Amino acid sequence: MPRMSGLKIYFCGSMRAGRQDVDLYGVLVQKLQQFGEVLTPFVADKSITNLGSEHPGGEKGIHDRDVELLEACDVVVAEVTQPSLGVGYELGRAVAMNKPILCLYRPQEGKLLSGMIRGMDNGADLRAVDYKPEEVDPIFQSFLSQPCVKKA
Ligand code: 6IA
Repeated sequence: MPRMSGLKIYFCGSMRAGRQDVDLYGVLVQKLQQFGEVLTPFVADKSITNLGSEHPGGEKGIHDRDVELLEACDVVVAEVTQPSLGVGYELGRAVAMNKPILCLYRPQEGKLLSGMIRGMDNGADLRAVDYKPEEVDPIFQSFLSQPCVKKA
């Protein structure tokens, strides 16, 4: 797979909303690192639990640093299966910043993805796609190689 050096990727995943998918976040972050730099590797850090995600700068430190990283990124990739207020907030801010966004959702019986995330999909630079983890490589390949995503 060709490495697109210099692409800054902001990866979002649930932290305080529940860490049940942290292993999957690790797999996704590792794959994304083949395309560029993941600015948020802490999302996939297994040692950070939902109740143990303190930051020396407090909650404001978390918020302000993440918004700075969001501003610095070229693209946002979010695993949205486990609903998270923080991820939803990041996605709203990222849309307002005109960042290209790829949301990944694993369909589950008895559950539906938020209409605000599903309805964000415009078929181009804002996508919300159903996927299976074993099928994610071509999804990354096709989304991250679009002209709107490539680093300016
Ligand atoms: O509402 P949630 O906590 O589930 O929100 C998760 C999202 O918010 C993730 O995509 C992160 O980017 C961001 N986030 C939440 N908590 C933190 C955090 N805690 N640090 C950075 N981003 C966070 C401090 C961890 C520290 C020990 C490195």
